[in-house]
Amino acid sequence: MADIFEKAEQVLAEIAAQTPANAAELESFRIQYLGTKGLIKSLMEEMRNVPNERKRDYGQLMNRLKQEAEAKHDALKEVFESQSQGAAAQAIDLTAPGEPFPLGSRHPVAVTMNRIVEIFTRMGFSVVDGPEIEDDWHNFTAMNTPEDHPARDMQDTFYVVDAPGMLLRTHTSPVQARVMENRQPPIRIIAPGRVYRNETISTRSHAQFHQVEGLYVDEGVSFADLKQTLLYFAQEMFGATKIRLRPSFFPFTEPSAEMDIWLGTDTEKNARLTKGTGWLEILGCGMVDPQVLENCGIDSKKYSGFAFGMGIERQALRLYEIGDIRLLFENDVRFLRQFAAAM
Ligand code: 2NL
Repeated sequence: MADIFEKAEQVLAEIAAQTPANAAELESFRIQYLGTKGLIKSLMEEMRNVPNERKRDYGQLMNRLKQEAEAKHDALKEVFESQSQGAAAQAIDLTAPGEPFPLGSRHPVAVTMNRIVEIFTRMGFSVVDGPEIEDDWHNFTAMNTPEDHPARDMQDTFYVVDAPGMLLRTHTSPVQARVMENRQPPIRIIAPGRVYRNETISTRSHAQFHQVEGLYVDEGVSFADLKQTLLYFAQEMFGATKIRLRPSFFPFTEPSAEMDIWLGTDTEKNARLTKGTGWLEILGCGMVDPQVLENCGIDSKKYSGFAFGMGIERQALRLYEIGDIRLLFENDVRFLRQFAAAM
């Protein structure tokens, strides 16, 4: 009978010596000693073999065992729980400084377009827009480019298969045609936007680009008005001191001209840009062809007007000295981030 007392004393010493180091080890400890199939339970079951006069002593020994194991378990449980709460608190460190928020920037094409638009709005032009999917009439026919006109080859575009006569606009002129159809002069508008060409010949050419067109129609609008307006624009946009108008051709204007700005050849950059001439081509312009006015419901005997158009990508490339137009369409943030200050 001494054995069973000895065994119980041994377990008591064992419990005192145990040092569970974490919640998992503590759980093993609990199962080993306090579990329903644990050591203490099996020692309790020995009670029936203890002689009556020693049952009381054995019972007290069992209580000590149970209390010792439970006290150890409960104390360590509290320690491990507060430790894991501490770890959770550390995972969200409320005193840590915030993550920096990356600033976006406008696309160089948007910056360039906005600058152009801003200069013309200062002169009293208002901004208009319209559909990118246009009909043949507004994009071509009203603009004096009937179906058999050779200019259509140069402005080949994408057609909507399921909607005959519908196409992606090749310029923003149709936006201005719609304004003329809907109201009478004075009309002073600027039409910025995305335009399309079917140019699948080369990877360097682009099917999509941006354009700004302008239109001024009123009584007595002359070529002198065109020249002064565009000179002011060249001064504001490029800091140019003079412009040059060279005769050209567009189906929708007569006479037509290309406008160059004077950059000179003083700097290496200007000499390179102007191919040694000092002059740089910027835009196309002209007096609105009377037939175009009539096509849009405006009396060409009473009114006259001038119009102009320019591609944005070309100006953006020059403004930011970008070497390849494809960079403007790839939207690689490593490239675009450079313009974060150009907002
Ligand atoms: C260019 C030249 C031009 C126009 C666009 C226009 C619009 C109407 C009537 C007459 Cl509603 N003309 N637009 C006129 C001359 C030139 O664009 O090189 N664009 C990229």
